[in-house]
Formats: sequence, structure tokens, C-alpha cells
Amino acid sequence: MPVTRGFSRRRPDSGGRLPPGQYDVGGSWPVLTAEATPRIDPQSWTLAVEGLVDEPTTWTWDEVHQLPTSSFRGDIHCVTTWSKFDVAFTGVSVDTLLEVAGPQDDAAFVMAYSTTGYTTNLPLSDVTGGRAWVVWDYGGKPLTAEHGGPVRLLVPHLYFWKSAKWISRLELTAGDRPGFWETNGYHDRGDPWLEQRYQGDA
Ligand SMILES: Nc1nc2c(c(=O)[nH]1)N[C@H]1C(S)=C(S)[C@@H](COP(=O)(O)O)O[C@H]1N2
Ligand SMILES: [Mo]
Repeated sequence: MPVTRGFSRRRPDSGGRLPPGQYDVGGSWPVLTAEATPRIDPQSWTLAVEGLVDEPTTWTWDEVHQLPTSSFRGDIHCVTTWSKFDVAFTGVSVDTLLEVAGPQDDAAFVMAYSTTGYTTNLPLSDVTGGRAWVVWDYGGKPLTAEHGGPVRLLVPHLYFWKSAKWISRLELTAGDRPGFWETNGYHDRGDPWLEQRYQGDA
């Protein structure tokens, strides 16, 4: 059956793009923020990659823009069940940052920190291999503050709570420690295709 685009808010799945339990939110982009939206001056923002790395490194806004840029186009999935298709972000691949910082052999997890204190934990293997970005551009425009601007983490293959807005620090660790939502019952990994929503799910 052909899919009619643009009318019903909750459309049926088209071509197996929706993970289980998700619906297509269409043209809107919900804002989900646990804390007050910070107003961050890009010129005072910095990004640190530290912990179990050979060269702990901090980039300024200008410095991070001098790294080779990388773009993502694809779908994002929030644990509250909305998915959004064909979003386009540009920034820098986390691989590029890690090439500079040099993860040590015992580094196996990452804690992402927002300027606000929001945290989320990820296996290192989920932010390497071209699957995670630090982004400042959405659809050709600067990322707005409500969506994490000036700079957010983007890990689109995991539930979107892993994509920390207002990212300021990535800490590599040997062990897994729960972040903000993970402490509040959400899954440590959060693969939408495995429906890893809550602690205890597969
Ligand atoms: N700092 C911070 N990052 C965050 C959140 C948050 O509350 N604070 N919410 C997470 C959740 S649950 C989702 S679904 C996405 C929402 O991003 P959006 O508001 O741009 O849609 O951001 C994630 N990153
Ligand atoms: Mo979310």
C-alpha cells in the first residue's frame, strides 16, 4: 500500500525504518530537556576529551572547526517513542577527536558531560567506527540552543537520550558508570532496534 505523506501525524512504518514501538513524528522535532536550556557563548565553550587517553585534549570553538568536518544524514529515535527521519547534522566525527587524544588500551566506556551537569554513558565501541559525532549544524543552519546548540553529541544508532545536548566533555573510563537517565532506570546501552529502553531490558 502506498504511503501518503504529510497528513496523519502517526504514520505507518515505511520500509522497516521504524524500530519496534516507535512512530514517525513527521516534520516536527520535539524538544526534550530535563534542565533549563543554557545560553552558551561559542567563544567561551570548550570540548575536553580526557580520562584514559594518552593526550588529554581541549578544543575551543575555533579549534574544533579546524578539524575535518563530517556529516550524518539519517534517522533519530527517542525513547518516548517518536522517531524522526532524514535529519542532517554536520560537525566532527568522534573518531577524529579520539585520533588526537589516543584512547588507552583499557578504555572501554565513555561518559558524556553537558555544561549543565547532564551525563550519559556509552560503550566506547558505540562512539567509534563512524557512528558518533559532535555537531553544531542542523540542516545547514547553526544548531539552536533548545536542541543542544552550540554543540551537542550525536549518536543516532542509540536512543536519543545518549545524544547529550550542550556537550563539553567526554571522559574515557575502564568501567561503565550510569549517567543521568541511566541512574533513573534507563538502559546503559539503549539500542532502539533491541528496544533497550529500561534497565533489565535485553
Ligand atoms: N543535556 C541534555 N541532553 C539531552 C537531554 C537533556 O535533557 N539534557 N535529553 C535527551 C533526550 S531524552 C533526548 S530525546 C534528546 C532530545 O533532543 P532534542 O530536544 O533536540 O529533540 O536529547 C537528549 N540529550
Ligand atoms: Mo528522549
